[in-house]
Amino acid sequence: MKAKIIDLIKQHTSFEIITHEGPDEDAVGSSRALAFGLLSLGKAVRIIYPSPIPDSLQFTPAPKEHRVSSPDVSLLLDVSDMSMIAGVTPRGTIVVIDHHKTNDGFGDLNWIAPEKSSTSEMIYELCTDLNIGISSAMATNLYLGLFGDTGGFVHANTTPEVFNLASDLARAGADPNAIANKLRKTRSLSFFHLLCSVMERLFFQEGICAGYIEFSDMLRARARPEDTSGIIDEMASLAEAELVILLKELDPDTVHGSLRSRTGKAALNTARAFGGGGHAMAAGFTHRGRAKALIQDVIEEGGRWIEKG
Ligand SMILES: [Mn+2]
Repeated sequence: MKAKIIDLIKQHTSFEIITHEGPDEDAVGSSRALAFGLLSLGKAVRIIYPSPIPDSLQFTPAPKEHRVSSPDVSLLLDVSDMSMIAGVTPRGTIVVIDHHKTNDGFGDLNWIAPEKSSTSEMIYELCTDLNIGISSAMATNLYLGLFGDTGGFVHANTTPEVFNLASDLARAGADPNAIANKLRKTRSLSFFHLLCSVMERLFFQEGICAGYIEFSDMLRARARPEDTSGIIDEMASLAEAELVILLKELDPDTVHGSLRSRTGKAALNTARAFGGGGHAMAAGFTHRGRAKALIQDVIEEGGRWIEKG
């Protein structure tokens, strides 16, 4: 399917790149890198983000985009289903390039490769096959995506190919230390205030580590929703934690549950019991109500799934 996409790109002149809402490192990195690549071929390109790029991911070089009034081709990157581009309607031939296992191929042309670490890894391959030289701006963006989706080269998708690619990108001008610093040394003071609230009431028993953030904690810490990200990672670094549960009240009557399990499917199965979903070892759900009232139920449900392994 990749060969057909390459032919399509060669045959057309105007493109829209669309990625998922709440764009993460891979979404931003793959989109910007492909835009640079297409611009180098003399194509007209515009990127559409269904919701804004977080400030923390604005540091990589951004391509100079065009006004594209009616694109020949829409390239959907890192988008596993149409609900992830809420409010955006792709135009022209729809091409899907993605690495999510759950992607059922909803485009006119689909290149779905779950064995790839990231969409950025796929874009590198696509650009190389198009004989596009990898500029330093492209390398920086692709490295951003690779680092993001492998959790800084620690997740299970950190394959030998990932290290080969990281090496190629570093040679092409990506600065691993600068990018890691930009992504990792970004905590706000609000994050630490929230972390204190969670730690004060931390629950730990039989492999389950659980905590919650109340809306009043958010107000007291003057926290934005993004200030909560990373708290679950701190909890998951506890040596004995088999399953980690974090409930967050981002508004007064809605609880967002995040779950992580070390092995097996405890995270996914627990999330499903509350109407959510995700990956086997990282999942989530949204629930009406209060965190304090819900936490014991989630712990009990999680305990059932840990026992089953
Ligand atoms: Mn991705």
